[in-house]
Amino acid sequence: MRRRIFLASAAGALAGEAVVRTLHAAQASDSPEGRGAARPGIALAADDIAAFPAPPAGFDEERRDIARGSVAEFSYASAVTGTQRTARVYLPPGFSEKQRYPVLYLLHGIGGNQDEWRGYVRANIILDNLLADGAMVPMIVVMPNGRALADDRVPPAQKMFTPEHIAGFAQFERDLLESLVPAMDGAYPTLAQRGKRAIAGLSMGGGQALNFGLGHLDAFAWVGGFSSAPNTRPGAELLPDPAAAARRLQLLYLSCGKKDGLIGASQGLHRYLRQHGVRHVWHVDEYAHVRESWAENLYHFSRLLFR
Ligand code: FER
Repeated sequence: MRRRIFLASAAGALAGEAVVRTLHAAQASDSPEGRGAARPGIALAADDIAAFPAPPAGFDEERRDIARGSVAEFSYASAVTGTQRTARVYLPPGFSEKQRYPVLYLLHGIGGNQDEWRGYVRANIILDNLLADGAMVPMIVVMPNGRALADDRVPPAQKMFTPEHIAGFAQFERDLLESLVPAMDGAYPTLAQRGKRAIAGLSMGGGQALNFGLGHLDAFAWVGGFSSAPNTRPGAELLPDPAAAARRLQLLYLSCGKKDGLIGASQGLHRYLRQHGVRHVWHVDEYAHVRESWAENLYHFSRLLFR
């Protein structure tokens, strides 16, 4: 069976269109079918099942009759790259400087940038709809560029999996903790404490969210990985003291599609957590590595945050 990884192009995300393309050129060295397919085949266990029913129809479609949040551009100085870097910031409808808000950091995939969650997954529409229904806590959502390189543009397909490009995603750990979070807390009325800070991401960003969130439970109490990529560290490395981590976590949320060739990373972590009695959400949906899974998981995850 052919399985491929599709990535949103930044141009498509910017245009608000779901432009997808394959990465065959970058993956040719692994196998004719691409990197995702070079992983062992998908084997599902009895507990690899959905934790939630599907969201209601239209959950990610614009509604005309509701108040909308806004998406601002935020520029911050990065101590890692030495450059000014750009993040998108979603502010909920009715946002007021006189209030303080919890914050979700939302990270994109290997072919995305700060516009992927908004343009490709329509995160702001999903959040507007949830807020209109009173189904989530109002929060600020930061969508950074998770590629901490001086040149953080989406590279051409043949450079997508180079060590330099992958390293940019790892280097974002310091950029996030030392530059972006303090800059956000300085510029916006955030609740600047671990219990009011969440991190989640899709694919490469899912691996980042798990690595950085679980690696810094002093900074984050709510952590989510959607379709997390093989950059996800093994459970024993992420949670060497599972009981201590479990006490600090407000929410650990893992999801993946049962047709996603990358599911092994999430299954491995889920099984480690189960074995060590660490409470978590494990949501396996029907999808491959596609935006529908990320849209639905943002919906499910956001409803649980900061409760
Ligand atoms: C890999 C396959 C996929 C990998 C990363 C990805 C780091 C990321 C995919 C995405 O973000 O969509 O082997 O290695």
